This record gives sequence, C-alpha cells and structure tokens, in this order.
Amino acid sequence: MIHVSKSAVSLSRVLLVNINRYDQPYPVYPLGLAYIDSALRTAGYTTRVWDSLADKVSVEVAVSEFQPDFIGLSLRNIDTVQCLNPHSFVPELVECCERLRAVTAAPLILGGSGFSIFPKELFALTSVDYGVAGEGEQPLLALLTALRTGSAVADIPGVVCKMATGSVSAAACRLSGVFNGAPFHDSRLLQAYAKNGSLPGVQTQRGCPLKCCYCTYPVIEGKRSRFRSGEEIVEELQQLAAHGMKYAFFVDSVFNTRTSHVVETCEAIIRAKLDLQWECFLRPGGVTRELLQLMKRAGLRHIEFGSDSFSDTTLASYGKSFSFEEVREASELAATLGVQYSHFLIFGGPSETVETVEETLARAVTLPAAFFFATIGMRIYPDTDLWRMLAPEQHGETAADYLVDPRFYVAPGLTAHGLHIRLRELLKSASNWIVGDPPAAFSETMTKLRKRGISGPMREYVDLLQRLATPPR
Ligand code: B12
Ligand code: SF4
Repeated sequence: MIHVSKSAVSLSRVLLVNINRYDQPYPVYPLGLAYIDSALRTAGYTTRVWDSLADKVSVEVAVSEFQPDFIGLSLRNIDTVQCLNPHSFVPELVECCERLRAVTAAPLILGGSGFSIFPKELFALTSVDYGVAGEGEQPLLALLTALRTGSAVADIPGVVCKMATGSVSAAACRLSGVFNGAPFHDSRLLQAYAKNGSLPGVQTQRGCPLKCCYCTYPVIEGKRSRFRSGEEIVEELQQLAAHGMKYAFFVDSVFNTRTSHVVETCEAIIRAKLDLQWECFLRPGGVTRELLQLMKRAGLRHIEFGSDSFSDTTLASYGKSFSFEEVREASELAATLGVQYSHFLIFGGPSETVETVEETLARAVTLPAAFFFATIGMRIYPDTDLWRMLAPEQHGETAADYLVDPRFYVAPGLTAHGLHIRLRELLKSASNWIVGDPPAAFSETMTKLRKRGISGPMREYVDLLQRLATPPR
C-alpha cells in the first residue's frame, strides 16, 4: 500500500483519465467522470480531464503539463459484449496504466462501471495503486483524504488496495442512502462528443431492484433505487440546453422502476418548458397510455425496451418481471402514440430452445413499427444469478478467467454460430433488425453521417442506413 507523506497534506491536483475510445453505436460522453469531477471540485480539488477522444495531446503531455498529485482512471467497457466477435478493452487499460507509470509517481486510482464488475481481477492485472468499485464519489473523496493524511484506506467502502502482506483487499461497497449529486458538465467535452454524434447522458436515479439473471447493474449501482428530484433533473437538462444540446439519453438502468418518479420527472420537465428531447430504457410492464402520453409531452422521442425475449418461458428463466402480453401492449401503445421504440433481445440464454427462438421471431413480426437490436449468448458476469447457476468455481474456474477472455452462456441444444445463421437469414427479409455489432461498412457510413452533424436515437441511424443500403425497387 502506498503511503503519501504527511507533508503532502496540501496535495490537491487530480487528473481524470477517460480511456474509452470505442465508437459503437457512437462515442459515449463520460458521464461517470463528470460526476467524479463535480465531487472533487466541490471538495476543493483542482481537476483536469484527459479524454482520449477530446484531447489532442497525449496522456503523457497532460501529466507533464498538469503535474497531478493523483490520477483517476475510468474504465467503462471491459469488452464489446459480442459473443462471435469479442474485443477486450483490458489490454488498452493495462497499456495506459504502464504509460502513466513510466512518467509519474502519482498514485493511480481506477474506477468505473467496467472496473466495478471485476474489481479484484482488474486491480491484479494492472499497475494501479487503488481501485474504487461502484458509485465513486464518496469513496474517492475518503480515499484521497486518507492518502493525504496518511490514515488507513483498506476499510473505506468500495476501495481495493494491496495490503502489506501482498494480498488484495476489497472492502464491500456501501452506497449512499440518497442520490442527489449533479455532474460537472465541461463544455469542451460536451461539444467534442456532440460533434461525434454522442447524446449526453443524464442519470435520474441509481440502482435497480429487479433480478434479471445476467445483469450487472445492481452490482454497479446497488439493488435499491435512489431517485433525484424532478427539479434537480430539470436543472441539469437546462444546463445541457444552455450548452446547445438538443437531445439527451436518460442512462438509468430502467427509467420506470417507479411510476411516481416518471410522473414527477416528466411534470417538472413540462413545467420548465424545456426545448430538449430524450430517450430512455423502459421495462415493458406497467406502461399505460396516460404515462406514455405524459412522457411524450415531456420530450420522449424514443424508447429502448429491455425486453430480452418474446417467449414467456424464456422471459421467466431470464428472471424478467413481465410477460409478452405486456410487451405487446407497451409496443402497441408506443406505435399508436407515435413514439419510436426498439426492443433489445438476447438469444440463447437459460432455457432458450429452437422453439422459443422461433416464437420470439414470429412474435416480433406482430409488433407494429418496431426495431430490434439482437445479441447472441449471455455474457457471464460474477455476482449474478447466471454465475451462481453455472458455479464456475466448482469447475476450477475463477472470475479472472471470465474477464480477459469474454465468455458467454448459450443454452444446451443451441450454438452461437447456429443462432447467428438463423438471425442473418432473417436479415435478408427484415430491415428493422441489427444483429450484434453492425457490419464494418455500416459503421463507416455511420461515422460519416455523424461527421455531417447527424445525431439522435440509434433507431434513426438504422432507419437511414437501411434506406441508403436498400437499392430502389
Ligand atoms: C446507458 C448505457 C449505455 C448507453 C449510453 C448512452 C449515453 N449516451 O450515454 C448505450 C446504449 C449507448 C450504451 C452502449 C454500450 N454499452 Co452501456 N451502459 C449504459 C448503462 C446502463 C449506464 C451507464 C451510465 O451512464 N451510468 C451513469 C454513470 C454516472 O455511472 P458510471 O459511469 O458507472 O460512473 C460511476 C462509477 O462507475 C464510478 N466511476 C466512474 N469512473 C470513475 C473513475 C474513478 C477514478 C473512480 C474512482 C470512480 C469512477 O463513479 C461514477 C459515479 O458514481 C451501463 C450499466 C450501468 N448501470 O452502469 C451500461 C454499461 C456501461 N454498458 C456496457 C457496454 C458493454 C456497452 C456497449 C459495449 C454495448 C454494445 N455492445 O454496444 C456499448 C459501448 C458504447 C461506447 N461507445 O462506449 C457495460 C460495460 C461493462 C462491460 N460489460 O464491458 C455496462 C456496465 C452494462 C453491462 N453489460 O454490464 N450503454
Ligand atoms: S436488466 Fe434492467 S431491469 Fe433487469 S436487473 Fe438489469 S437493469 Fe434491472
């Protein structure tokens, strides 16, 4: 464990590093770092963000210019979550840590959603000094205070560190009871990301109480929802609008965990007469006409339903909290009210069979004006019901085996390749599906469109690109 000397009590410069360069479906604005930046500034630290997309200078130059006392790195993605063509981002992270290590002795602190899924394993793979798993604001402030004053860090909730014995300690996360913080939106970053087609994220709540078998979100944000007030959300949206943003993405795991929160948020937005549209993740259950109408009046332009499957058997074994009938009702309501929507589907998870796949495909055709984003296989993450069901430890495997080599569950009787062939077959006659990562030509065209200033929901890209790709009959 590194101890910073007591004479260093005045240390207060923190460089925040965003290494995420992945640009599918578009480069994602680093909202997590904006929250960390805000917490540090409020506590009196001087900060600078080095962003792999927005900064022209290298991270080494940023270090030499800023002379940080601490460096915080954010790891959002571990890999692309594509079963047939996986790409791991861990080597990039390891390289970035080594480059930093070569030019500075400042303690390296790693956090982010990707880190929070495999905290001990990523800590062991990289040369960082500390890790912070889960919600980062309070643990990071506590860690920096401890380092500046030379007090113990191992018991700070969420902190991962090396003990004098050489073993790795990871204190359990403790989430703050409320969620009322606001991010610091840096105009330079917002503009750089908007120019590349990114939609700024806005978080209206943290946590998800639902229990889908594969899901990491409760691990990252906690199992209990904590809500910001309508006024706080409006204030942030007004700030974004003042920066010229026309469209936002509500990044909550599920926006409608509680109907009263949706109502409060939408009513506050309507009262504020905001000129800004947004999209969000919704669970199909409990979506009524009144609720959807209210959301539309508040600027809802697109819904991403985390449906996963249209077979009730599969929905039950994935741990979903709704039935296909509710999916149908929500889809029909959205279509009737003229709200665009897409369904995210996962083929091949527990209890999926050829029959349930065909049931999902047949039912998809019946949903009016729908778009579908399909993935094959279920990425296996520690601390999920899927992990407990498979119990890899009993077969001599560790979480580390599942980190660098992305592993996916595909139900017995199915194969990833077989599912891929079936879904590619479908693409010949259906232009409203994207299966896995879009093909290279598709991505290149998307990049060109973004450079021309076209942005908005993913579905609108799909629409436009399919039309461009389809020769006139
Ligand atoms: C919204 C979302 C999206 C939206 C983003 C929309 C937008 N405009 O922002 C869309 C749909 C586009 C998307 C796409 C993808 N996503 Co996504 N997404 C999310 C989601 C639900 C929320 C992310 C978010 O903004 N959270 C809010 C911010 C405030 O939280 P945060 O970033 O976690 O930051 C906090 C902590 O992590 C920590 N922290 C962060 N940085 C740092 C740094 C330091 C130093 C410290 C101490 C702490 C710290 O403190 C922050 C504040 O408390 C997460 C799941 C989740 N619930 O976290 C998945 C998630 C981040 N996505 C994931 C993935 C994989 C992807 C894709 C690769 C999927 C794909 N195949 O297309 C792409 C990649 C996009 C890209 N270019 O990078 C994974 C990443 C982990 C992994 N498995 O690799 C997650 C965790 C979901 C999962 N499957 O487990 N995503
Ligand atoms: S998939 Fe969505 S609804 Fe299910 S546990 Fe995860 S965040 Fe919650």
